[in-house]
Amino acid sequence: MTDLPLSFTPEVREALDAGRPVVALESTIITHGMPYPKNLEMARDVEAAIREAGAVPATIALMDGRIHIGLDDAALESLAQAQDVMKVSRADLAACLVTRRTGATTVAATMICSALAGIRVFATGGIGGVHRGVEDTMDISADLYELAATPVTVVSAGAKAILDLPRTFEYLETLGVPVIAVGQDVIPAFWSRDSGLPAPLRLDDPAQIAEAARMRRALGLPGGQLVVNPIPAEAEIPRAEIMPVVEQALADATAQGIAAKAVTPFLLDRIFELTEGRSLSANIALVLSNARLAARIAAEGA
Ligand code: PSU
Ligand code: MN
Repeated sequence: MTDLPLSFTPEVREALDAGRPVVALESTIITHGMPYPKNLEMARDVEAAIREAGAVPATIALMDGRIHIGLDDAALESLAQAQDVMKVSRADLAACLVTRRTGATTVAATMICSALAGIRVFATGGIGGVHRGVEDTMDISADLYELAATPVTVVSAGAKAILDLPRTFEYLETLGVPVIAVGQDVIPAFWSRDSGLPAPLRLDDPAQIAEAARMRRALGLPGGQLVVNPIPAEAEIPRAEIMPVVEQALADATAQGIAAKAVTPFLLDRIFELTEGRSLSANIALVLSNARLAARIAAEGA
């Protein structure tokens, strides 16, 4: 048996040993989701927001053949500036480790690493999902299957509005993943508060979300929970404003033949350009809000 290749920062190790709340954070959002230096600023601010809320942040990335659970500031900074970082999902995890490449973890890979480390709550921006045009491309994010398999509560602002949202949430239902809205009866749509889709479940109290995670374990149900937390009202880009931009970015992606793992980063970058940065400010605001909620859920013992 190979020993688990996990390396913890002392802060995260001590918090886990003492049973204090810990919130996992992904790294693909840093390397492939936002431009430098805003990505670094976001990563630091999100960690600070989790600390302020009384939990310990654990940003997860792969370096030198190890899964790093928690990154110190120097590691965060070098990751934020690194080129050629591998975007690591479930399929890529082992190969990235044995080749000792630097890898940024997606939602799927971050869930796997969190579960291995004993962390039960994870905050991100928006999960991957079923892409538009799936009938031609079969492009469905591995994030959906991971939610069905791995016992971590993922706090998101929904799925990114570049996706086919109705199909994404239908598919989560098929997979038996609880989709839990907070504070409203509709599923949010990342940059916007309302996707137009009714939320399958609603729990406004972080204590109940944590209790539901414990209940799933007690019932022997595998998999996680997807919490969908609407972007703060003051930061939202209403759906009527963002959707024409999304259409334009999708048309550009098709025209340029963008495929596979490159699709999501391309679209986020194009939407950033088309909105002159407003999509990025919104993205940062929603991640911060998700981090604060995740800290409260972790504090309730998810
Ligand atoms: N949330 C963000 N920005 C991002 C992501 C999430 O606000 O860039 C990343 C996550 O890592 C997610 C990935 O897992 O986008 C989805 O990629 P794909 O569609 O290729 O599965
Ligand atoms: Mn994909």
